[in-house]
Amino acid sequence: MELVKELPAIFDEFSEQRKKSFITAYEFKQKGIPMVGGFCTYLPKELPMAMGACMVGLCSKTGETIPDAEKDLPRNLCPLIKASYGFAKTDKCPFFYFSDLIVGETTCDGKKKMYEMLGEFKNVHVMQLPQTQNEDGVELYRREAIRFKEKLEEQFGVTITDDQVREAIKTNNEQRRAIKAFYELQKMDPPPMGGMDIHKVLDGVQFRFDIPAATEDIKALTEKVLREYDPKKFEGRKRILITGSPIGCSTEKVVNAIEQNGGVVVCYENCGGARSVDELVDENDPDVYHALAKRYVNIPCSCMSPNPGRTELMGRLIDEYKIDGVIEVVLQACHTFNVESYKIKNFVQQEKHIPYMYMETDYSSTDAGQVNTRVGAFIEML
Ligand code: BJ8
Repeated sequence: MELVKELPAIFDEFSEQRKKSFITAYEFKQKGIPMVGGFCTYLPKELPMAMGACMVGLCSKTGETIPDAEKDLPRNLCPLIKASYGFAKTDKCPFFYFSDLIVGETTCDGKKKMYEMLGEFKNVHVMQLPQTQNEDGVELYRREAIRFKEKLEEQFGVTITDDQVREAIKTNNEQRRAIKAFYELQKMDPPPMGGMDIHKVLDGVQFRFDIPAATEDIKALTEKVLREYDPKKFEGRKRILITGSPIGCSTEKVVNAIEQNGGVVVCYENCGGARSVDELVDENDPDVYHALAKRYVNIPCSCMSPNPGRTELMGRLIDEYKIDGVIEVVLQACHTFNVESYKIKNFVQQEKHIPYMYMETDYSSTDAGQVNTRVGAFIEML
């Protein structure tokens, strides 16, 4: 990636990465490099990487194939689940087509049941995840990580050694540190970037298969943003934290509404942001599977019960990023985040004493006007 370009062009280049990576994925397939597709932040990507496989994200972020999915799935299901199933069914996403193995995980009920259906026409392995973050949960995750490793070994005829896993842990930790350092630039007041700039980079980097090269690009981009910092660009804007479900293509709709109405998104507490990279895997734990289990089980997703880590993380982010207001965006029919929003609202308003707004949306743009009006009114009263 050419970092001599202007910053907006570099941000766009990251966001175009997904499309570009279709060609890279094809080239990898031609060379016989295995491809493993996954959906969730709980998936230990270090394991496919340890055997030299290419790991791709299959969470579908546009609504294009939802009508096809609705022929098999209920209409009142989360759009992320419908879109993911739709892309697999229609083979419209090259990553589904190229994936030698698709890995699901038992997080929310809708996804669990969708994987059963997906397994009827794709090669699917499902990790049975714990629902609690205690020692039993860690032990279950550890066993499931080993079962996943054994599935990879069996399917691809390889042996995955602990040293290979350790190496993959280090490589991924290095990238997590770089991503964190990048988005932590938003702690500056005023922040150097807009919410879509951060989103383009965080989303695009997931489609860079050469992890060390992508990490170096992020580090260079961080330095460039710092060098070219213009405090006037977002001066006087209200600092907003977005939390809730992963919102895919709705990000633009929501971020634009915020930034056209006097706000600026400085932080994402969701799986496109802090939730997925906040913690590192312990590189010194002699048991690599225990190290993976400890880190992954701790991810504060609403599918965990209870889920105390989410308010702990959010409290820290609210303080560090000097947040003026929290906007929780929940995808339609995402019951876990929907129910948990009660706790989040109380935490934000009563413990952190800042305004909170809840909105439900889907992958369509039909509610863009309504989102804009509600967000405008919220920011005005901050
Ligand atoms: S770790 S947030 S990526 S489960 S599919 S829960 S939106 S109803 S995606 Fe997720 Fe892993 Fe958690 Fe992150 Fe709701 Fe839809 Fe379920 Fe969803």
